[in-house]
Amino acid sequence: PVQIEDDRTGLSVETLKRAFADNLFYIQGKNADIATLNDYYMALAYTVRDRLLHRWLGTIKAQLKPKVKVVYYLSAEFLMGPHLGNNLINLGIYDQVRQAIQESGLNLDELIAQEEEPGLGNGGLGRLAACYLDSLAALEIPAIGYGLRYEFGIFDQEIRDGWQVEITDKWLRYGNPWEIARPEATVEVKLGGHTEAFVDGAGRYRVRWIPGRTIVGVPYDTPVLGFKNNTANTLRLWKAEAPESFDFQAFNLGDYYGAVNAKMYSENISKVLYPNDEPMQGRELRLEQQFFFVSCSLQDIIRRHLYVGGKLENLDKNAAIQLNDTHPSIGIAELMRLLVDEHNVDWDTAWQITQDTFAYTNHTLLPEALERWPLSLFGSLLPRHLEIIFEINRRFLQEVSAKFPGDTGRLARLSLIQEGPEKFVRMAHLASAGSHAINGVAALHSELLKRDVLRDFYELSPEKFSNKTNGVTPRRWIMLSNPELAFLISESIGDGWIKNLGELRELERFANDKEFQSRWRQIKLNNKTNLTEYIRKRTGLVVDPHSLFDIQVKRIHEYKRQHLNVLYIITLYNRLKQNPELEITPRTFIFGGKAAPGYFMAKLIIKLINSVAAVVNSDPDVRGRLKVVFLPDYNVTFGQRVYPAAELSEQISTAGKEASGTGNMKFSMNGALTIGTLDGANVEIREEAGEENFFLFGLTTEEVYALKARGYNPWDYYNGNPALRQVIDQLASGVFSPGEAHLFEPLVDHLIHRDEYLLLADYQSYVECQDRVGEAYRDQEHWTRMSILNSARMGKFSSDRAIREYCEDIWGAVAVDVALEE
Ligand code: 26V
Repeated sequence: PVQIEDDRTGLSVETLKRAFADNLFYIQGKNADIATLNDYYMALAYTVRDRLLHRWLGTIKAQLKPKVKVVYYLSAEFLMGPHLGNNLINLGIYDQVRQAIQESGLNLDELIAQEEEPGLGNGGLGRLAACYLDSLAALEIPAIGYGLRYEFGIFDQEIRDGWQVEITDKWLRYGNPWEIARPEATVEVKLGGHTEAFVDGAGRYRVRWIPGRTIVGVPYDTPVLGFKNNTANTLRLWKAEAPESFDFQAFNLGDYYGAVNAKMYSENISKVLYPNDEPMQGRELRLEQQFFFVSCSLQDIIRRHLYVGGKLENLDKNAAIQLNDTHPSIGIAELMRLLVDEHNVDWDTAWQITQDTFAYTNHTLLPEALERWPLSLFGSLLPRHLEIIFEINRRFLQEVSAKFPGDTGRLARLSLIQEGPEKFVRMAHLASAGSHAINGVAALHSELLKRDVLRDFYELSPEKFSNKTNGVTPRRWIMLSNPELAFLISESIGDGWIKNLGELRELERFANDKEFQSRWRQIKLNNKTNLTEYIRKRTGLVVDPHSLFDIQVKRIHEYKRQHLNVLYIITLYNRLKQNPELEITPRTFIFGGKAAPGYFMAKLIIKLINSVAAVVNSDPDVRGRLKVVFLPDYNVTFGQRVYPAAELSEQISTAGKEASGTGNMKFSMNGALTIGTLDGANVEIREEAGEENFFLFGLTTEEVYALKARGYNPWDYYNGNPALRQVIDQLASGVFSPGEAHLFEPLVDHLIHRDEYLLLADYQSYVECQDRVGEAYRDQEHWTRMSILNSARMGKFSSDRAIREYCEDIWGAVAVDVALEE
């Protein structure tokens, strides 16, 4: 009999072509005469989605069972990046699909490039959540990611006259083929109003919350595929809508437009992603967002638990809820409310369940970044939760008193409430008190947490604390973004590294192999050439792919010190101007990153980079030796182009300020060497790579503390260093801002008078280190050897390793086999 493959599942090139044409016609409603590139992308996306559905349904069936423990990852951000290419990799059908598309007269790369990436995150924290979902699925761990379906994600960045301009991110404009709405699983969320005490039928004292308004949450599900296995976990994002109950309509009788207005107000909740690095003012809507998605998710979790016949007392046996920073930490109070008020569980039992279920990851030490909500705002939005927090606090402080009698200072420091003229709820304290596990995201960061921000919590419950060094997924960050390198690696050591990144160590034996070295170099050159073409298209600048590609891409922030990098660029420029014959290693400095819209200094740093670029790039005296590029709109898609093309990775934050960093890992895996401080995960990267393969500079965390304690005066550095002084004077006098002499005054003022992030203190060390980099690059053979060894030793930084540690030490979650649905 003739075998005919099913059009929805078949994987032969012929079937894929037929399915693709079919979806173009029946889903997009187009034929080849009128189809746009986007229509073709959509048709392909649906073709791929068809092929993952039986995995997805099989996974749901396998995981919705009584004895299965599910990881619930609560995060205000998921920076997933484009799905199409990644899904092709994880399904293992990249090559067949490429051929099918080619035989259909199209180009797969162009279709992949059509996808508008879901930018539902700011940076590291959101991207980490995405890498963790990838690894959870790769390891077949039952997991659901819960978050918000922002209608507008992180803004698109344009550069006009050197300044950042923000453009609305309308990512849903052309529809989203990767999500499926599940309106049947809608839940209600209450806000505002007041509370009342009453005595229930059993004579028990209870509290009733009479809310002021109701919002409904509609879940939208996106599958998250494991690498070449049958697992397809779910990312469930909540969209806020207005309820349209009978009451609601009656209430608004005769006021149709008033009702529509209320509807628009409700829908605001999931409208837009907030920058996480903007100083927090009374952002009521942000607290509403946090409570909204957390309440939806907890109701969903409880519903799932009861559905499989679980008892609430055993919630922690079926559920591990991870708080990605404090953004979802209101969940502690909400779970208490659901258990005590709605499910009639007694307080002590409820508190035990809550603590056993929740765990908290801290992602920053910056004091200004710790979330606190004014009591007044909190109480008006969540009156019942505020009462619950007071009660948690009362009992908590009682325990503290018992352990440290008479220590009132400690009580004040530990309290969930910050006292003072204006009182605040401290969300990190709520998260710490309500969780059984607390972790930092790199070894150094976890140590500093214990010593600094959460010191009192550590002294109270040291057993809660652990470190979980971040990781990134090698599927997206090597295979998908650097296919040539992936091919070379697999050809040399087999393809086991994709699931077990530790195997990269086997590359060490090729480090001295001339033939391997030259292929390694050639791949880097190809990637640089690709980036060169992209730079030309986006900015019009022509750069030399044979120059050293020195790259800093990350959010723009003073603590990340993009402007330290600029100080070195100007130093080099000055040297070349003073000595036109000077031989230096030709370099291309590439920057990318967004500034929070309200962060003036960060925006000024972008302007600074572009201003220096304008002077340097147009100066014939330095032509062929120095180029500076700011690439607009840095995002996941652009990251996939940039990491593979980098030779030097800039990780130059003030020691003690960058919790981990994850870009540092992506660069390193793809063969870039790091210039960096002993900060965040840099410490561990250097430890793994070997100190001889890492360009280290700058003060250590201890030295930073000591210097500040003894009284840091940036003036001394300015006065004592002629090269530095020249650079600062040039900035102050308008050399890089012709016609606007005072443009960079705020930056210069801050540097010479305060210099909170110690740029001047680290300047000389950075310059000398950069000079060593330039020297080292001249010996290409040696550089390549370092590059190979460096990549070979990055196995630790796979998110698979990180997720295994979370599973074993915090979640108690194990793999569940998935059988495919027929
Ligand atoms: C928030 C704020 C708010 C106030 C102004 C300053 C500021 C600066 C940063 C933030 C973000 C805090 C949370 C965050 O995104 N942390 C990042 O998490 C990554 C994943 O663990 C980690 O690699 C980065 O080092 C860390 O900055």
